Amino acid sequence: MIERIDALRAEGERALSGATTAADLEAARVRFLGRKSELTQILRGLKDLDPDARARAGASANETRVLLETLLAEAEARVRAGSAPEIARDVTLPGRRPPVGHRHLIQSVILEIQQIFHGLGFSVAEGPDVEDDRHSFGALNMPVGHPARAETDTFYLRPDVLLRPHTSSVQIRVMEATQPPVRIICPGRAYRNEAVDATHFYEFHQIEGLYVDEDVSMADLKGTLERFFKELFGPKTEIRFAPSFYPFVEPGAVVDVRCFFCSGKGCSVCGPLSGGWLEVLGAGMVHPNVFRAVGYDPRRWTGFAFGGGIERIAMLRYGVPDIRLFYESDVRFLRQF
Ligand code: FA5
Repeated sequence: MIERIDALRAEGERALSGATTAADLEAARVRFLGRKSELTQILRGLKDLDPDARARAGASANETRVLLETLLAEAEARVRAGSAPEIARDVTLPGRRPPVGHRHLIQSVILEIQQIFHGLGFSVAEGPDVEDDRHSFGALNMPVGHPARAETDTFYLRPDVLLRPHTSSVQIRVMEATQPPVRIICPGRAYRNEAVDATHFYEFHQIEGLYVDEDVSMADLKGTLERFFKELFGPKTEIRFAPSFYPFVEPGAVVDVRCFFCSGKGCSVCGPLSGGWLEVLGAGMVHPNVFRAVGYDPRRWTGFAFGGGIERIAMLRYGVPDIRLFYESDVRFLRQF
């Protein structure tokens, strides 16, 4: 019987490894492993043998069955792989395009702004989002206890460590690290504990500008910003300067852009009481105390600075009626830009 089992094993191995089609395989399976196959009959008849012969024949027959089952599985996989390409590789089918993301609108607007200021001779500076008291307030002429600190409801991480409430901190970092003349812009995030509405969010982007040289005047500031807004929004853009107070500039101003949504009637974007103007920027001539704080001689150096909200600029540029849309990550909104 052992010889017969050996012979079946050799025949089965040959048949299975030589099979090239599903039909060959099925025939080999039925012949060597099927319910009526000789091997199955031998296995069934083991119980009638005497114990000694049963042990030897049983071991050999079971080994053969396991081997042939393994070969069958391998042969099935081989035949499947061999026949699959005809079905799967239809070169005439159009390819499946993987989804591709793109720049967020805020980043595109930042790049656009950078390009305009690059043309005006400004380079880009960066500073940390997590700041200390000196760079956010102290060196900006807001010593401890100054009432202007309360105007921005700041997120504190520790008493001296905070999320910067404006990008003006980068002015200080740049002036500490370089000597005049300075001509930089700094785009970046700012954080304030704000009541959220159509134009206010607790996390937003600002673009800071700083120009320090001899004989810089308010006329340079106005000319630069007018040029910037006309480049960004088109030559018909209307802007206005209104006096305002920021401790780090003197004189200070807010810059408003005529609201594109309501053309001056007042709406949810510019506010019903705004008269149709949307505040986008704070600006002014750098305060002598700021120069002193960074070791610049205020008798020699003069400069202007400005800080604007990028979301508000993007809202006007692209007709976005609510700042919250930028942060909801809804691709139906984002993929429009
Ligand atoms: C400042 O942050 C000053 N650092 C700007 C400045 C720089 C003035 C240099 C003078 C010289 P203000 O708090 O007004 O100023 O904010 C500036 C701009 O940031 C606003 O005009 C507005 O466009 C934007 N902004 C302020 N708060 C928010 C907010 N919660 N959500 C969206 N944009 C905001």
